[in-house]
Amino acid sequence: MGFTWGVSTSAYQIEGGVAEGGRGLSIWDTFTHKNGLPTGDIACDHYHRYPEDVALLADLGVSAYRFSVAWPRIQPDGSGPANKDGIAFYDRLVDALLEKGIDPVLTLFHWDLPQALEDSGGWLNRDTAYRFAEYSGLVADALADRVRLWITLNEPFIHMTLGYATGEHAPGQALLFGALPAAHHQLLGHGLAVAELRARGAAAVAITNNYSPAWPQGDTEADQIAAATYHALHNRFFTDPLFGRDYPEIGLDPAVVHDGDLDIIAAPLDALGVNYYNPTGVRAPAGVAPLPFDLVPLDGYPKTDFGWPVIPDGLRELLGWLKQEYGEALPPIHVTESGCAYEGVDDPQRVTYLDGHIKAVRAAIEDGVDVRGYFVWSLLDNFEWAEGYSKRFGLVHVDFETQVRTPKTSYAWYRDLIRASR
Ligand code: IFM
Repeated sequence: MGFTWGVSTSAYQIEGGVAEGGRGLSIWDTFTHKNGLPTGDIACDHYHRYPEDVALLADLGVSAYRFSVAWPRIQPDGSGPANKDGIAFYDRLVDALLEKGIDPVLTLFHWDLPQALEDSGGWLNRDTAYRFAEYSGLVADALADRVRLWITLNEPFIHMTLGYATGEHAPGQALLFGALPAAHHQLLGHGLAVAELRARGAAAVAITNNYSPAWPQGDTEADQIAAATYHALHNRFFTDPLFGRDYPEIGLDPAVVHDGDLDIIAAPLDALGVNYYNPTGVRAPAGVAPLPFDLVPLDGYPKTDFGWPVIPDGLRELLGWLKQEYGEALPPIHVTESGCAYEGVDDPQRVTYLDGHIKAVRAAIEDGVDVRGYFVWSLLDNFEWAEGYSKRFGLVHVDFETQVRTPKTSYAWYRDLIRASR
């Protein structure tokens, strides 16, 4: 099989239709409405316009499309039998993709936890891992015959950090290192879900992590230690246990990890999803500080509209680190998100960004890393979480007043690249 060219989206960021088809409330509905923030109530209205979006995917020529299922569409209250209307939506989407020869790549959890589960503690509650496994089985009952790659979780580090440690994302808890149980319970849910997916004959199973090389910004030993600590938290904490190791020691209460949990989490995988945006600059904190590191800007690089530095070499470094660190245990990699926020339908900066990152993937492959796919984040401009609609990541511009979709310069560029590589 050749290299997979794809694009990625997620349910709450594009679907809208939040009160349709029997969907229950998610933590993002509650968080945005409660705080008077922009919401995903309508987003890209993909729930109604998915045929148009599938046509855009087909014209783009991607061989795979990564989307996520909204858990509250399947289990409006977070447990119990599958909601038929919820399943029917994804059933139609999957069939529409297959009709165009596009492989469905399905993420089961991209941060839209049913509110009912948050009311019982969310990912801080161990039971949520079991609820996630149950939900995964329901989705697989319906779609295992047609989905090519199953991704259990999207970026558990980001969900734990912004959702439970700093409170910038739903569910809005600011527990700092007290958030670590939310990491373990997500990973436990991942491992339990792998078993449910395997039992239903899933074609291939993966998890997607967000990775960021930690670059010390300072010459002192304390800066090196701070960077190593950040690396352990951001990168190793979510990868070591997948490949048979214990967690790095960064403050997780051992009582949270029950006997047998690490074996469940280390269930063999067919692929590892890697989301990369940029490295992180790290320094030792000055004086008494709540965290053992300070995150500092990386200067001297071009920046996206998000202020994120554009550093394609960081992706090559990261892929090389994964291979070197995990060796034979590492399954084939798919870069499941890579992209940037820029304004405008004519977006030469996005072309430069993607070109640089795709070259970095090629270089990593030449270095010997087994990378099988590259997915651009994102197909459409969409709801960018705490940033609302102000950051545009799409290959396709969306006018959020009219829902008119306009392919950007980068869409044509990616289409041509895919064609040329066939
Ligand atoms: O939009 C997000 C996505 O939901 C997860 N990965 C990073 C993207 C850009 O911030």
